[in-house]
Amino acid sequence: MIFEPELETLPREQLRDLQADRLRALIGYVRERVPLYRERLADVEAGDIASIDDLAGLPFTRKDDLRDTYPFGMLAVPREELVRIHASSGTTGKLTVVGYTAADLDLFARVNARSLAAAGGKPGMLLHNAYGYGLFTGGLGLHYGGERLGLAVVPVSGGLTERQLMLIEDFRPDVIACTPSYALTLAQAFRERAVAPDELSLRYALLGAEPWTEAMRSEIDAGLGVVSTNIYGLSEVIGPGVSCECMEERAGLHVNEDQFLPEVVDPDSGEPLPEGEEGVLVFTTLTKEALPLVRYWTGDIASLSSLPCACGRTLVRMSRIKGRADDMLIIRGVNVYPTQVEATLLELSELTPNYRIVVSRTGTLDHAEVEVEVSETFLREAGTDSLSDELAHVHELRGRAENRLRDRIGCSLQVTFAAPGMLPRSEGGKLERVIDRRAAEVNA
Ligand code: DLL
Repeated sequence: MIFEPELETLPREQLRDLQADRLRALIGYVRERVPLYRERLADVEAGDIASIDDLAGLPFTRKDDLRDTYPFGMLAVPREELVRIHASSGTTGKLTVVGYTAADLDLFARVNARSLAAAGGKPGMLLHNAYGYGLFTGGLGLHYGGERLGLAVVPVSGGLTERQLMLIEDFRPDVIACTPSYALTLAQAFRERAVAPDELSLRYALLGAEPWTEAMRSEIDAGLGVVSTNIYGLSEVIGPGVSCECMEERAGLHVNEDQFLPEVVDPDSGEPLPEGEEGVLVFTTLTKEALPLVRYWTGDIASLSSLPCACGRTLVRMSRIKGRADDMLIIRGVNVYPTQVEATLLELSELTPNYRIVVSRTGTLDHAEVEVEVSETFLREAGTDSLSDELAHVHELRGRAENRLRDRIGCSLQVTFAAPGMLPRSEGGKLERVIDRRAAEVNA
């Protein structure tokens, strides 16, 4: 089902015209209302924008701009006009603060209703919403999106896994929304309690807020008995609902580009890249009132495709996020994203999606170790609980995993095994996959 067909299936030529009109209005709006843009866009007149291609000449907005004007310096409306504030915690401590007017919240609900509809949701269904409620945008974003589409929302939030299992069994929801790592935690918890996927009422899952892979999708779909789709977003742009896959193809996420204009640019030069090429995603918010952003540098790596889609939406699709430019590890000169490690590990049936990467540095050399849990079947068939490398089958599996990683990624990563249940699980939110000991070692 398509929630707003008049916009989601607009012929692309018309969409471009709409975007150009909105972009012109945006430039006038931010120049008038936001000191930072008044200064940066001093020589750009709204009338200079003939089409969205003219965006390419404008400067980027970065997370630091929001931090430097913390908390409210980039708002385009008086604080009194805000009706909601969210914030996301970055890696460096200070929060990134985002504000919404009533019209922004309406848009937030609409794009999440679009996403839920694309993912299989229909009016009358029950949504188990296990994204965190609070400053994080996930909980309230999907909450109001669900209500807008006409679903009954169970606002369970993240965590308290036992209670989540009980509510899923008792309330019998059709749809679940949570991070992919938490979906896996729930699937594993049901398996431990011998609840089979086909006994669960769940049919659809709307998963995002962190990078994940197709291999992880297969595990979750099988483990919960769902069709899962990928939803993307970031607080600065609005929260969840910037883009979402459709269940018809589940191949790329339709960007709500009538509202959030996407570009992909070269990570080093900032030059726009042609369709299909991978680079940094940049968004311009076209209609937001409280925190309009021109060319916001997300740091997320993806590509765009405007090929037609079976669902009928004309909205451009972005690829799965490969990772954040800041999460990219450079191991002996080779660029490595955690998602590449995940996809490779899951090619081996003896291994599970419970893994983490520990990076350290000796001198100037980065060293990465992949810790991964083996499957219960592997342990059972081995007939021992030991994961000692002296055991032939453990030694053989390690060799196979390390070779596979070297073939796929192009550099050597050391693999160590953990028994099922030994590595940290998502307890409701985003799961930290990379433990970076480098900074600590430099400071030590
Ligand atoms: O994570 C918003 C959200 C909530 C998205 C619920 C989807 C579902 P932030 O906390 O500001 O907002 O984090 C944004 O998370 O720049 C990406 O690096 C990452 N991210 C979000 N969705 C995906 C996804 C929310 N589907 C940052 N795949 C973004 C990969 C994602 N990474």
